[in-house]
Amino acid sequence: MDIKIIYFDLPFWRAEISRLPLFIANIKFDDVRPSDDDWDYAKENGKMKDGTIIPFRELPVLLINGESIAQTMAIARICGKLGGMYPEDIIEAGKVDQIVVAVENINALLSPSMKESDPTKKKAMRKELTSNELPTYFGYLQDILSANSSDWFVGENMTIADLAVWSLLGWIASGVIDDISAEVIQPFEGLVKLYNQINKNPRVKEWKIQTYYYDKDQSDEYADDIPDSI
Ligand SMILES: N[C@@H](CCC(=O)N[C@@H](CS)C(=O)NCC(=O)O)C(=O)O
Repeated sequence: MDIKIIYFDLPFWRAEISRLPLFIANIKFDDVRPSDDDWDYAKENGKMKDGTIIPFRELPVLLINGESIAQTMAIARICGKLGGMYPEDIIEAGKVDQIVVAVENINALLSPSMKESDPTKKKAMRKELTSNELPTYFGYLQDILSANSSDWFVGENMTIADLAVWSLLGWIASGVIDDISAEVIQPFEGLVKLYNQINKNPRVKEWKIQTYYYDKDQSDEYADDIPDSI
């Protein structure tokens, strides 16, 4: 199978939930990280310079056996299935999907403050996020996690649901979002435990060494600051 995952040179959850299942399962794929110039071209033309279609002019995009697939969830399902990190059972699969979509919702909660240019308004939005919105969502996630009998969100093994939450928490804990830090995660012991446990996975560690720390002085805005434990 010929597989390319196209995403920016960042360890953002939208890409990590698809890159990691392939890497963990030793499935070869092309980890394409377009330059700004390449991305400007794709945004304007709806395709990369090599002709790869970018259907919604957003990333990630998966190119699999010559077919372009867009949208984080669609790509993650395929890569999760290939890597054995997405359940066959439809109910279990739905339980995985609800977590990934919750991560998407948390991402959407954070987005407006990213776009806010007035520093006072931005600070107020971040205060609301840390005191209300994020703890509320983290509480829901933790309740689901602790209702399962294993260390994972669904079933007995790590799935893309765990990876999505892990990657989102790493982004928040990196401190790259001004006025939001790991402190907002700390009260949620179950989520902290999940985060720390995934960081101890030998293949995850290997992936981080290969992709998080290799370009310290270049484009990467936050990878170096993602903590190994909270
Ligand atoms: N609905 C899309 C959203 C993807 C998205 O928001 N991608 C952002 C990066 S995280 C993007 O491509 N931004 C660059 C741009 O729009 O120019 C998905 O689920 O994948």
